[in-house]
Parts: sequence; structure tokens; C-alpha cells
Amino acid sequence: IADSMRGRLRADDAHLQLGGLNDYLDKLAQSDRVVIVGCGTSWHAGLVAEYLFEELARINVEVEYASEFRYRNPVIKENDIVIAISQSGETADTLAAIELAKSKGATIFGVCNVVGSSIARATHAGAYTHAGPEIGVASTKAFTAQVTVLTLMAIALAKRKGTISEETYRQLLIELETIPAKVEKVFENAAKIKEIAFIFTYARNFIYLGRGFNFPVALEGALKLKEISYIHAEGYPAAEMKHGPIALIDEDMPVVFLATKDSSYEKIVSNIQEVKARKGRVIAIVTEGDTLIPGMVDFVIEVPDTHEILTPLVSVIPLQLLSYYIAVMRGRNVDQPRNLAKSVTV
Ligand code: F1P
Repeated sequence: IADSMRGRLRADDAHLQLGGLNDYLDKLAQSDRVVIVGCGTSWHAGLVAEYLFEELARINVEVEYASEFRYRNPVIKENDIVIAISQSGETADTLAAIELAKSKGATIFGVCNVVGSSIARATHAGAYTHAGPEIGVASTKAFTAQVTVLTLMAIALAKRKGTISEETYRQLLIELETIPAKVEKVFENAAKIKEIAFIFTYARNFIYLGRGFNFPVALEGALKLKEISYIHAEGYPAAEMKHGPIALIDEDMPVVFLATKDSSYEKIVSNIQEVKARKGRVIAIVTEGDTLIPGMVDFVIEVPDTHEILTPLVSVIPLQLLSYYIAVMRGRNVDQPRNLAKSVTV
């Protein structure tokens, strides 16, 4: 944790900010709320952080699109901590949101990938993700790295506040170490994901549904499909389906369910039943060894079991692969999708 919190800066990078959180952990522990700002995938990582910070550290969190926040007159107090998340570190909306929050006296933390970027330099503290350059325009490994850093922040804060036990603290860190191998294991399912992509290559719409920690993953899965394959896709909290999107379900509507074995499992199972009763075609991301859901749905993709709060790190991978294969099969340029810029600087 200490290394990651220090952002593993080399000595000659020291002036480039993001010197870790250690000097600010007490301030964070004493503050009443955290406001998280970001755009696109970074905003989704922020939503995961909301669940993490609330669950582990019992702190009030608000997650804002930087592109909206910057034009509002948000209530920001001096005690507030604002966490700005950005892969490129150059997104104009996120930079403007930082300047606005700073002008109201907030302390700004950054979670950025690019060392020395404008956003990193505009913050008081934070951590680099060190994910390496994103080759494509759409964020993929940046999401995983952002969520990892935010998980470490939440765990460190929870320990400082005493809201998790020593035992939970140790278990989470041990489990976090297993995540790279678990991600590798998801890649073993690539051939199966490719077959599913082939079947749905020409679908016109998709719905992605998840609950709890998997809700932001549903949003991210839908965004990846939109960005690189240009298929219209919507992500929703599964519990919200009955408030509108259920009207869209028929045999032409593929529905991707994040249905891993966690505290929402029973409820997700009944959401799947609701979709199947309306003839929706279901692709379910399930935990390895699940015997119930495979009998209910059209396609399953297994992911290894992990602690519930770490689920997004593994459950997002099959969704990224699904988008990738569909986009390739549609002949899209996955690295340079039309109309998208690597960093939106205006
Ligand atoms: C934010 C973002 C990306 C998206 C695309 C446009 O960028 O919305 O999530 O994939 O590249 O920009 P950043 O602030 O995380 O660099």
C-alpha cells in the first residue's frame, strides 16, 4: 500500500505532484464527504469508489460527471475532499472541475495515469496508476488500474478510521494480490467470448444490468460497446429495470447480466427470470462453478470468485473482450474509434 500510495515516483519526478496520500490520510479520515469527479470510464471507476468508500470507510461520497459539475454552482466546503480521476490527465472538463473545487477551498486528490499531466500537477496529493500508455482511445486497463488505486485508498482510509478489522484488512490485501492471476484466468475464456460475439455481431441494441459493485461495471460494459463497435447499449442498475427498460425486452434484445455470487445474487436471479419470461436473450457473467444460472440463460461466461468489493476488477474483463470481438467482427478500428479523442482537451 505504501508504495502505491507514494505513486512510486522516481526522485526526479518529485515535482510532478501525486506524492501519495500518506500526508493527507488524517485529513481524509476527518472529512465528512468525498466528491469524485471524472468523465467516461474514469467516472465509472469513481462510481465503484463510491461503493468502496461507503462500504469500507463509512464516508459519504458523491460522484459527479466533471462535464456537468464544472458548470454548476456545487456546494463545496473547505473540509471536502475532491478526487479527480483521469487516465490522460488532460481532460479539460476534469481540469475545470478541479479548479472550481479548489476555488471553494477543497483539497484535491488525483488518480491519473500520465506522470506530470496537467491534472496531476493541479492536485494536492494522490497516486499515479502506472498502467502504461493506453494504446487505444477507449480506456480498458486504465479502468482496472484506477479501481485498484481507489481500492487501496479505501482500504487505507478504513484502516485509519478503524471501520474495518485487522483481519478484514489483511484478507483484502491478500485477496488483492490474487487478482492478476484471476484476470489471466478470464482470458482463458476468450474463445468462448468470441463465439458469443459472433452470434451478436449484428445486434442493434444491448442492455447491461448489474447490482451493487457490479452496477458501474454494467455502465462500463455498455460504454465500451458503444465506443468501439458503435452499437447502441444501455447500462442500468438491475433493480431499475422494472422502472422503464423492461419495456424494451423481447427476443431481439441481448441482455448482459453481471450475475456473480455476491450479496445481490438472489435478486439478480429473479431479474434474469423477468427477462427470460419476456424472451430476452441473456448473456450472464457468473462465478466459476455456478450451477443455477447456466440452466436459466442462453450464454454464460465464468469469472473466478473473489471478495465482493473486488468483483469489478474481474467482472469487467469479459465485457471488454466482448466489445472488442464484436467491434473487430464488424470491421471497426478498435484503437481509433470514429469521433473519439484520446484526451478531450476542449
Ligand atoms: C475520459 C474519457 C475516456 C474515454 C475517451 C474519452 O478520459 O471519457 O474514458 O474512453 O477516451 O475520454 P480521461 O479523463 O480518463 O483521460
